[in-house]
Formats: sequence, structure tokens, C-alpha cells
Amino acid sequence: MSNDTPVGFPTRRDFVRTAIASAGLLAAGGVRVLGAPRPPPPGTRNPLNIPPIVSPSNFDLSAAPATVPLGGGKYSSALAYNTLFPGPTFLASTGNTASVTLTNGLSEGTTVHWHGMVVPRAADGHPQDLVAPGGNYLYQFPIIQRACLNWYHPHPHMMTGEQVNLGLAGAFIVRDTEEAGLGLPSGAYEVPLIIRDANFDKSGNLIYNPKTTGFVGQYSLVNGTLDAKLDVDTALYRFRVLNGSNARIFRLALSNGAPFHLIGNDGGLLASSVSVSPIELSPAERLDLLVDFRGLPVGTKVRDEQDQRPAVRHQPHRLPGSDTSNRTLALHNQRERPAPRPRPRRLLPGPVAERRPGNRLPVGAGVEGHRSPPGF
Ligand SMILES: [Cu+2]
Repeated sequence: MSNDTPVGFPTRRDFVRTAIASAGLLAAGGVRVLGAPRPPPPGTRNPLNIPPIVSPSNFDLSAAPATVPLGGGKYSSALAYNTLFPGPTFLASTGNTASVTLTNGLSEGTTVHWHGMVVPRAADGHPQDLVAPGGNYLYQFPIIQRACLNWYHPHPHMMTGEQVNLGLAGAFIVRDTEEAGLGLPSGAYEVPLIIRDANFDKSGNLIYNPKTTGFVGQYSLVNGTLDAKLDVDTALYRFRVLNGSNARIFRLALSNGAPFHLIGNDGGLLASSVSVSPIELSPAERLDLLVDFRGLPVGTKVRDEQDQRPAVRHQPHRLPGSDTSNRTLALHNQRERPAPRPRPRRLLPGPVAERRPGNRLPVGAGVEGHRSPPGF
């Protein structure tokens, strides 16, 4: 599919959309699951799923098979946390305590690993702490780290890739006073984007069919939505982006050439914002991006292009036959509204996070996201 494929949405308010590739799949019983082998016509975009936000304080989390909506009346079997795909977004602040009880409704063992979180060993969901089918496990830990987008997913031995790929993943947002003082976009102006690839069987159900180099899917999902869209206002937006793929690197850019304003990564807020385009995102990595629609006339269409680069973790390289020009997201500025709050004084450009003695900026949480402090 060409990056230049015209995308007109004359009757639609606008959005973030995912252009999904080409092949058509049919569900059992004749229910159409995926689109025909052409760009979907105008008006068929699916509203971007935004997972519900929950507190991790005394929360019951189930992992079990479920049937989940992909948008547009299409459904897939999946493995899901609390029947949601992705799972609910945990939101907590530094100083809170997480108490999450997992109930394993799968037919195999699982754990919950808190990727990027600083947790005690017993709460980290290590493979040796496997929770048997039908079993429960209480993950309890104080939140002792900076504001950051983290995520949670299974980590059982030899089954992690499949369980994550089939749907078990969700976001975990940590807030702190440092972040609160910046006046960043919030509420509807702070949007999680969990981007991943996917493959489907002939019935339209998610399948995990990895090669020796990892799993590479033909389709893109954003927050579990195929061909997603999101209305945006003439405002500053904060996109919390996670690459939830197994082996695919995403390369993101705005089609009008405007840069992203990168304000954070796996380690939380950066010391200063950085204007960058394109930007690459490897599996499990996170980006904290500001996109400014305030200077664009209403009706301006800005696509978020993607260049999907399959890669082997630790050894990024392109694979033969890979799709390297697949459009993923499109942003269409449609609604004239004032920004929710004044332009953050210290952003665009300028310092983001305070540099304080002893407050080193951790860049990356480690490849596997384990950051348990010594003796913890
Ligand atoms: Cu992880």
C-alpha cells in the first residue's frame, strides 16, 4: 500500500487511523472479519479503543480466553485480562501501593511481569513463580519510581511470546509530582497508543505463528483496534506509545513533515524535549510524544506514517519480503477547540524534567524490563 494513497474522510470527524494491510479474511459462519484487499473506503474507520483506567490498589485481574472486538463488528478469540484487549490501564502515583490478585483462567501456567516497574523479586512474575491454571497470586509492591509509561504482560518460561501475542498485555502509568508540575496534556488529550502487529487465521482469530526470528504480523492493531481512528481537536496532544510487538520495529513519522516532540521514554521524562522525525520504536519500548495540532487549520489531514521493520530483538535487521511502507496512523485535525491549558512553559522546546542531584535519568529499563533494586 502506498504512503500516498489518498485518504478522504469527508463525512467523518477526525482521527488517528490505522491502515491495515491487504488480505481479506472470512470468519466462520460467514461473518466478515477483516477488510477486502484494498484500502478501506471512507467511513469505515473504527473508533480507537481506549482501555479503561483502573487503580492497582486491591484489583482483581483475571487472565482467560475471551472474545474481543477489533472494531467494525469484527471479533477475535484472544487471551485477555478481564476480558479486555489490551487489558485495563493501571494508573497510580509514586508512593501508592499496588495489590493486584491474578486469577489464572488459562489452560496453562502464567505470571504477570511488570515491565519497567521497580518491584520486589516475588512480585516480578518470574517464570519460576508460575501460577497454575485455576490458581491465584497476589502481586504487591510499593510504587517507588518516577512517572513513566510501563506495561504488564505474562512471563512464563517458553510461553511468553504466545501469551502476549494472543492478547495478554496492558499499560501501567505512573505519575509523580515532577510530571504534575509540567502542565502536560491530560484527560482526552493524553492518549495511550499500544501498537503491535498481528496475524489472523481464516476464521479471523488471532494466531501466533512465529519464525525463528520471532513473530511478524501482517496487520497492525492500535489498542487492539483494526483500522482505528480518533477525533482530535486543535490542541496539544500527548501520545503514550508502546510497541507491544514480539519482533517488529515501528518507524513513525508525520506525513506533513512535522516532527514529534519527544519528552520521555522507557525511563520516564527526559531532561529536555527533543524534536525528532522519524522515530523508531523497538519491541517493549515506550515513547512519550507531544503532537501539536494548534497551528494547523481545521480539516488538515496529518497522517502518522509507519515503516514497519521486522527485526530480531538484539539484532535489528530487515527481513526479506517485509513491508516497509505500511501506513499505520493518520491524524486529521477537525475540531476547533482551545487547548485544554496554556502551552506548557517548559516544553517545545526547553527542559522537561528537572535535573537534580541523585536524579539520574535512566535511559531504558533494561531489555527485559527488570529493574529490581539490590536487596528489594
Ligand atoms: Cu516485558
